[in-house]
Amino acid sequence: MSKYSIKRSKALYEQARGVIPGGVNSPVRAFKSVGGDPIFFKRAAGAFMYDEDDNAYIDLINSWGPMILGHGHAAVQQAVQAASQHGFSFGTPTEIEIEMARLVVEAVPSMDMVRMVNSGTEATMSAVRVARGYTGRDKLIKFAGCYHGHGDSFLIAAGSGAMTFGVPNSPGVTQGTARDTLIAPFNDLQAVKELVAANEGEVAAIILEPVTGNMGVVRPLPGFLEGLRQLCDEAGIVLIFDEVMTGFRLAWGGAQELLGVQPDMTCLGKIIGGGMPVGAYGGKREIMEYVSPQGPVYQAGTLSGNPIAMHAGFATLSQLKAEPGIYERLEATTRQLTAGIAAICTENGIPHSIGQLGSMFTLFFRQEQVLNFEHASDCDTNAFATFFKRMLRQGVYLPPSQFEAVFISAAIGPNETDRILQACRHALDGGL
Ligand code: HOZ
Repeated sequence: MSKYSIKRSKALYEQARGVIPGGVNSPVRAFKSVGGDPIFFKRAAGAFMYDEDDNAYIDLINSWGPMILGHGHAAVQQAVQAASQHGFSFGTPTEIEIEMARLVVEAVPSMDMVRMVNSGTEATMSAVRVARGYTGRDKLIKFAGCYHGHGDSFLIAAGSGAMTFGVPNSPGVTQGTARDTLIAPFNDLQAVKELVAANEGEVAAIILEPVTGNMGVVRPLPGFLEGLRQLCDEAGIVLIFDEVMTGFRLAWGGAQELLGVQPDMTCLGKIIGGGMPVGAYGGKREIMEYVSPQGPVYQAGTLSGNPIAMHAGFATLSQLKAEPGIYERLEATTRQLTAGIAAICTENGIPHSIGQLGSMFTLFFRQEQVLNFEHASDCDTNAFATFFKRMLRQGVYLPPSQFEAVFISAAIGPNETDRILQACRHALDGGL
């Protein structure tokens, strides 16, 4: 076996740092919380990614979720190639946008109408603006450790990279914006009730990841989502589910289908672009009719509904719809991995707990179950960093932060599962 080297990645990182802040276009990629230099990749196929030094890795981030079918799926590749023959962007309406919108509202019954944008961040920012326009109220309730992209209102007690780098409240967010964002602990319905009561008639929306991925995978406790639904109904608040990660991943109809609670608005991204930059927000007709040009709430985008991105997303969704049992298979693979990893941790006396639902999971280095931001913050991040580096050396690419989720793709089969568990056994042998 040839010696593991990342010489070319190191050289590229050096160059990148001169012209790109921190050398990366999204902070978590820089490996700051796990140590070492980021790896630069040049290609991916199926379950694998290949770096600039020709090392192969089993991909456990799958572009942070979108590549649910694995890399370079034939149907998606064909759709993109065919669409690109006809032009890249028109800035006009196209038929594929209608087909895409129909497929999304068919899959997610709480959405009567949907607007395509270019990222999850745009989707959440726009959804909150619409909720404010619709209710005529300013305040927003979000949950500590939930991450909804980098819109100003959301960078208060934010998860994901903000949590990874210890800046959950970003400089640059005005005090006025911060004042309008109220924070509650995830899974604490009573705290939300108290916030709503203390701000009576002022709260426009409650936004949350129904199953979090951005402080690691944390499931809602029984009754939490149902309680929020009831509270929003009673207080005239718009309930927004950020399903950018969970939409079309946990089930065809997302977390809301799996958990049986319907929001007023839903934000989507990742999988609906099939690997292209796409986001979407939608919901009840009476709310979405507030969106310009039908209504007064402005939101626009030159590349929104881009034909190549729509074709990539449509092909991905069509594939998911056409493949019976795909979600069950994804979950079975995930459970096989989590059961194996938990057993290896136990054998080696490593304190751990696992958050998992469908094909998303996080191995937390904390013995007690993680239910909220405070618990997630209590994890042993040094142990995670060691685990991450050992797995990387053995060709398994994990998310480079304790506060993120593993995303399993359909391309990960029994061989890859065995290889991941074998790498895990080596990485955890004798403890961390
Ligand atoms: N914030 C993304 C995951 N929660 C990471 C995006 C990226 O670095 O590509």
